Amino acid sequence: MLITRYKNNPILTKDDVPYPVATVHNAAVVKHNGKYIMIFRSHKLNGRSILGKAISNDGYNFKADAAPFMVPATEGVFKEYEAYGIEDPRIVFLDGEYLITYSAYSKHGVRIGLAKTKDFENIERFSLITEADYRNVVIFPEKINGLYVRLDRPHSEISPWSIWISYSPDLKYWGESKLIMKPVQYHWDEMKIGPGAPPIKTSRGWLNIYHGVFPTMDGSVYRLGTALHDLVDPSVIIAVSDEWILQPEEIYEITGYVHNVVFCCGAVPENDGSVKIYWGAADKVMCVGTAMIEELVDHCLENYRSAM
Ligand code: BMA
Repeated sequence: MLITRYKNNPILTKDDVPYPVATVHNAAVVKHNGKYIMIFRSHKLNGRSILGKAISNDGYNFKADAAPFMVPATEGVFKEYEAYGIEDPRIVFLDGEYLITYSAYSKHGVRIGLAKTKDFENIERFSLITEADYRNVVIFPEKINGLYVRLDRPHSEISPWSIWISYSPDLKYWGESKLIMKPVQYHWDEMKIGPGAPPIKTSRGWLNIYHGVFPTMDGSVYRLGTALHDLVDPSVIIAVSDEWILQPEEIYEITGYVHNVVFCCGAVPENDGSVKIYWGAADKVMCVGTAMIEELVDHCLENYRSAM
């Protein structure tokens, strides 16, 4: 098995949150000053989402803050575009600060907001970095060829939702966008795919943990897979693993707020070559598992399908 589920999953649920929420899921996790910081999504009891924060010494036992970390903006340009809630954060550390990308929902659709923080106390909303409709924006943790790079997932009416790449000189203006990876028909990810955790640098390429969706008579199933991107030109995909690396199997993944979902927004590489992979289970609780990074890369290279 590539991913070993932590024995005490789920690691964070609504019962651990001191304010009223219906769910705790789809969280970003980073290491900051030796502690693990989790920024998680919660549905409020009106069905709209906010972001909370929890802290841990070991990456497994988290304690949630007394109050939410980010709620929809009440002023400025963000107010209009976050009115229906903020969801599914991803975080990278770059140039001395943490960049948080999140989905901003409103009557105009879903856009991606970029906020910055140095300490997870003071947050500055920087810019809305897409128009509608985009979700799942992950920024690479370093500039490549002098530019910031992101993977993103625009919605489309005529093509299955796919992974694109875009570049920016300043994090504000993005362009040179290019489609790089598509779902494969009658494959576990045939309906849509989207970036999951921010890419992890390895000697053999950038490891991209993504999610794929398969439609069934009983609704959609969300699973996780991997792709490997060229280190110098990440628009080049070296391989996409033919098999998923994680699927809903445990009871808390099969039933919840939305059944049959494992959804990843964050992974923390460790010095011993392992990675802690975090996933929201059934859109209701947070889970973690561990894998060896080189084994994930081997798995991707051993048996792969085409990127398109
Ligand atoms: C997607 C998003 C995710 C969610 C998933 C499964 O479209 O809404 O936030 O985890 O569906 O419900």
